[in-house]
Amino acid sequence: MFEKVLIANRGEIALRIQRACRELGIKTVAVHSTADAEAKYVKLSDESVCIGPPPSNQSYLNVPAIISAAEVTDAEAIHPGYGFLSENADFAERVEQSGFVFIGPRAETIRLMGDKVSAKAAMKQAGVPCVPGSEGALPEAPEEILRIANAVGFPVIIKAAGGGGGRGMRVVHTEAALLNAVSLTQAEAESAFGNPQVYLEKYLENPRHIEIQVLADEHRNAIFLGERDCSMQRRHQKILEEAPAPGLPIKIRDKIGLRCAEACRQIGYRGAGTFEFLYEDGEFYFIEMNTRVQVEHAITEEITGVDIVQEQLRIASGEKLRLRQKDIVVRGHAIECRINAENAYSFVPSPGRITQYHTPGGPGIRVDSHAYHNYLVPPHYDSMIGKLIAVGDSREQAIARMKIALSEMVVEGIQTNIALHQDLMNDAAFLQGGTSIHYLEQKLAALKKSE
Ligand code: MV4
Repeated sequence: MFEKVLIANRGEIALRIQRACRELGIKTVAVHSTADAEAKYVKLSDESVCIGPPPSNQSYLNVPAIISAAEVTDAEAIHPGYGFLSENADFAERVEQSGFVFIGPRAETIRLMGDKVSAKAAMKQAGVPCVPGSEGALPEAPEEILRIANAVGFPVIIKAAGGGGGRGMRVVHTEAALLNAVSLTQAEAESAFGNPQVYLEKYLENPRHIEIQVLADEHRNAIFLGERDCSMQRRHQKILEEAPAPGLPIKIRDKIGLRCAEACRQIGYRGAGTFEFLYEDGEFYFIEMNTRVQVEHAITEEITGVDIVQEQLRIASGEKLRLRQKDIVVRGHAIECRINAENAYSFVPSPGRITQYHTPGGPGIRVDSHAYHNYLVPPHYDSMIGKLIAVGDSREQAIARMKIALSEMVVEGIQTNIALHQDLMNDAAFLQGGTSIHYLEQKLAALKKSE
């Protein structure tokens, strides 16, 4: 196992990774911007290095500064967390070329999955069900594009190969609108991602967003850790996630999960990863793969008892997975509420000083947060200040515990979205379970109308 790991991230995930390292007896190096000099995870780490001014592109995205920090502190490996450089293949390559271990997949795997056209082709090849659509990138010839779209059937969606996470896509309802939409999406893709390639899919009107967590070692062992339902989102920002997905038959889950694990073996995947699917009418359709640890990994940890971040560290150090698929037993139900420093209904960010801070506790409650009394939430980064996770034997118990936890949570001095979560915990459709990716935006639109 490593002796020292550098954590190339900030906030709650920096603290989460630090805790995993500590439990494995690994020393940690925190890197931070000047805005995060007073942060809790910086003070708690064995060493820390300031890597630049507040803007991310001069600090948490500053590759030479991060590599220098690893050099001067003699760290052996770099954990990228999520966001920032976590899915940057060039960074992974630079880390390895500088003689450090990148805690994640090989750079070529990150590159493969970063290009959504090659990712989909690889998954199709590996037997993962995909959304019907163009085979690879769309050709130039307009009559070919029209032929493909008509074969798939309208509505269709045009997506940029370089996009993902909701960037660079356009829904097209009619043949008349198709070619113009393709041109527009290509032009946007060229300027945003430097890659004009686009592909076409059948547009699924009302799916759920369900993802499969996998772990794979470099010895071609791979397992899946159940699924998460991440449908409760607004503008591609997840608000609340839960595991397992309400109402998803275990047979269907196991079938898709085993396929994902098999795909990992086939492509030689290494590390933790997530297969994102749209789920509609009992069918799974692959859309993207994330090659990092995700914000919502904690709910999977709570229902499987597997420490995903520790497993990332073990895999990166070359160990074989100690867990077999038969060892993975899903127990109970977990829900995560993302606590953001923002207005609960306008979603306007609300950075500033936290003047009162109390976290909930009791059975089945986990709080993953870097915040504390008097913490200054900087305005430069993502507004998430922590995650409230409730686990219970049943979904009903997890919800009951989450309601109590939300009522106990005190954050003053800034605005938070706690009230929105409280609203959701009493929402009839949420309580029923299985809402689609459009549910929250529709609910918010209805609330606005009734104002
Ligand atoms: C889709 C889709 C419907 N049909 N693809 C958005 C983010 C990116 N990961 C893929 N996205 C979508 N792809 C087809 N063929 C609807 C979405 C989508 C979505 C997906 C997951 C979570 C939230 C979403 C919100 C709007 C649209």
